[in-house]
Amino acid sequence: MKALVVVDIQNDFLPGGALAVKNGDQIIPLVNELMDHFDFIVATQDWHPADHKSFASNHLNHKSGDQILLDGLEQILWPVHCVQNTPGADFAANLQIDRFDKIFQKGSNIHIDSYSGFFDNGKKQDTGLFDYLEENQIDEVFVVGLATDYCVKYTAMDAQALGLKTSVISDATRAVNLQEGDFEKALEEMRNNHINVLTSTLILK
Ligand code: VGL
Ligand code: ZN
Repeated sequence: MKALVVVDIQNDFLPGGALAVKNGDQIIPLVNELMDHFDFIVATQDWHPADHKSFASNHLNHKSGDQILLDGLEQILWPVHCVQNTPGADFAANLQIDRFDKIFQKGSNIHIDSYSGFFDNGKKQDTGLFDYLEENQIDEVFVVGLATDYCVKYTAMDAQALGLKTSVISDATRAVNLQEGDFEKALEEMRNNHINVLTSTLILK
């Protein structure tokens, strides 16, 4: 059975948010429409404590965009975003969240970031998403949401590595694009990892 995996469509990733993804809001009507085509829908939610070490402001002499080593892992430092129980961490107001079967939160351990909906970046802890998909006989996932070059990519890569048939619906994602071309680069990386990159027309037809 197939599932739609809706990644991090939260206020802080929308225009005007703390870590705004350009045109991130444009995917929301499409994601709502795509939900009509899936019997099973799960969502991820970036969910950081205020003292999370992925925030530049929690380091001396660092700014957003800097790259550091955090517990031995490469870490890009971000603006404060998706702080637990703040409006920035809420799902987008026009996203049909009542249709989610289950929500998986990630990024709660201050010492490690968590781009993937399955594991933290060190693959030390899992969120329970894979077990939940298995319990529900899901063997194929379609990933949408924000952002293409971080959480969507890492979620799709882990899904594929875990043996799920994995597709990314590219027009239902938008990228942070810290570097120009990061959107295309992420899609290419996913294709090279046997992830099917398709557009929504194939699902909506
Ligand atoms: C994300 C950077 C930091 C994402 C989350 O959802 O892609 N990116 N936290
Ligand atoms: Zn985050």
